[in-house]
Amino acid sequence: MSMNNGEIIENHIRLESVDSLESNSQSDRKSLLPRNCSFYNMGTQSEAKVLVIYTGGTIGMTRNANNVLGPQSNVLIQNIRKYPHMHDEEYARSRFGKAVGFGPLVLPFVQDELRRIIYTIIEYDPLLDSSNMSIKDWVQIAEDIKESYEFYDGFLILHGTDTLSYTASVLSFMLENLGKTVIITGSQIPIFETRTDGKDNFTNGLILAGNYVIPEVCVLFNNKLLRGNRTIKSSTEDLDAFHSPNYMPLAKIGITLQIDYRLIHRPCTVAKFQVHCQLNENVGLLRLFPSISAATIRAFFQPPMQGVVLQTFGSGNIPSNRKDLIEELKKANERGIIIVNCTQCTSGSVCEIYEAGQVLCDAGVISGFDMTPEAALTKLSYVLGKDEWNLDTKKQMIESNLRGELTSTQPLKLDDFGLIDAVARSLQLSSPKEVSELGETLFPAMINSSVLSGNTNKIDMLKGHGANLSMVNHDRRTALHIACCEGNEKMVKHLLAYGVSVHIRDRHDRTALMEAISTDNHDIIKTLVKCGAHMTGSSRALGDNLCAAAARGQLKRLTSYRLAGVNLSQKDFSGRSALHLACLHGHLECVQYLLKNGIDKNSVDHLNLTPYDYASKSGQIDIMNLLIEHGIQPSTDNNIG
Ligand code: ASN
Repeated sequence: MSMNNGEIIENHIRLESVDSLESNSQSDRKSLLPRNCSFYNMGTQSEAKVLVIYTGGTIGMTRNANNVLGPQSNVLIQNIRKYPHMHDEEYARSRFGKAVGFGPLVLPFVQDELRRIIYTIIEYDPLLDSSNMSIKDWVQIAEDIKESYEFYDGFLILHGTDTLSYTASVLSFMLENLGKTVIITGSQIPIFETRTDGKDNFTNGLILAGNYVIPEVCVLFNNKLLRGNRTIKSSTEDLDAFHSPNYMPLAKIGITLQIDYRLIHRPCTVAKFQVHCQLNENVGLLRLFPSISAATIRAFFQPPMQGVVLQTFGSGNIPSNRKDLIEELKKANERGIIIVNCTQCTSGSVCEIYEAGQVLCDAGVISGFDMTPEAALTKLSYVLGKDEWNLDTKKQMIESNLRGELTSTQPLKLDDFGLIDAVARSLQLSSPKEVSELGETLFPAMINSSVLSGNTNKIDMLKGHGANLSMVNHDRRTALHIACCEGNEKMVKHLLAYGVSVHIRDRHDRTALMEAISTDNHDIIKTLVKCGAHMTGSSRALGDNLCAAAARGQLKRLTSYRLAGVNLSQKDFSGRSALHLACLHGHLECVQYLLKNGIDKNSVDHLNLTPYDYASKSGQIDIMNLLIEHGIQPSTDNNIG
């Protein structure tokens, strides 16, 4: 598996048939992984893009002559194309105009979902049974998400179930300031078999990853969406193979999708998405048992060991009458090894209620609270990989809740739906469904009015009453959209500090960043970009907008686009750049600005005309001189005067 940066994704694409590989050029191959955003909103229904990273696992396995399951390359994608419940060939053909058997896949229409899901599968080589996965594979997945982060709405990872909880846990740490949905799924029965659970896991994963912003690494299995770093594989046989014993499911999938937004962990820092790929391998899991010898402990803690998850009895106890064991742990701690105390029980937390637990604390062992062993181990690997943190900070981080992986204190008591309950009572609504519908109607309206009045205290109050501040109104607009339209920077920062998503697109596919651009509020644009916001939508449409701004001499608007990360050389449908239009309409300041910001001075439009030609034809002498100063060689028939 190549780790060559920049080439990563292409290296992983396994084309769907040898024929297509041979008959397509390199550029066709690359088109398998669309790199621009021109997918959105092209048909009558708007679209969402999901990148599927297929690493292996039972979901795509086939049986050999001895009925033994193993991964086989080039089989999954080919077959999915033939499944009408997973791929709408007609839509794909009319939309992408590709020959049958090539191009992105399209999920058939799903009732009640806003966007049509367009998905691309990249297949790893080799495909792995998850028992064969290692740190190198975790890094590969993280890097692939990083490479394609801005080009997709969400990510679905197809993975074997055996070590899936480890991968989900480690990715939750590696993907820092995650703002998009990442879902890991697999199956107990291959997708090619009649009784498969893979089909539902796959399609539900696509729908959730494409249509909902749940900025977490989640595990989807058997109609439940679980926080990844809270999961354990609990059964080798049941289709209900994963549980998250210490945390409620984030969503349940029945006739409808029920997402409990209040349970979702949101990064509350104004920082961009990034991945941390340096993981420390010198970590281990040690499960205590009665009569374990001091020699075993000593051997386990030998160099190069740097971090150990100690799985203790009950609520975090070891035999307090075993001075030899305690002595070994103390020595290991003094040598700088981080020891994290986690319980052997499936559910519940460690806590110092017994003398047998207190001794561990005295020996320098730190609490893992209710972390799963998978989460604790991968967190150690992540934290120990942070060279910029000293030992004390690393220990502090292990005991802190970084990605919702542990509960160290009583969860903040929300006043539940107290406010909504009161209104419901006065309206004589009683069924839970009616009350929750009332919440869905009232909260967005109340949040919006607080944003409009600029009242951050009211926002705090609503949050306290259990409102989800990322909630969308009927037009799918969030409070952040409104705050950006209002140009209220303080409110924007306040909402971002509550983890309100910058990636939600409204009914017309507009993000909060687009609203900030349309009011040319540069400070807000900068804040949103710092928080990971980026432009989405058709690049040609962006070119149109840039040209329109240049034609009107809107320097502020051009600046807004630049601050939002837009390439100012982007062309419109006629191949013209903003520089062509600024030259044509004689906006000297805009021309100066565009030249200063590296716009392509020599680009030609569909009529083969350069910006200089435009200036010349409309007699813009000053601009022609300026272009010449910038090294433009006028052609003979376009001389000044
Ligand atoms: N052995 C398989 C794996 O982890 C199990 C599965 O996917 N159900 O790859």
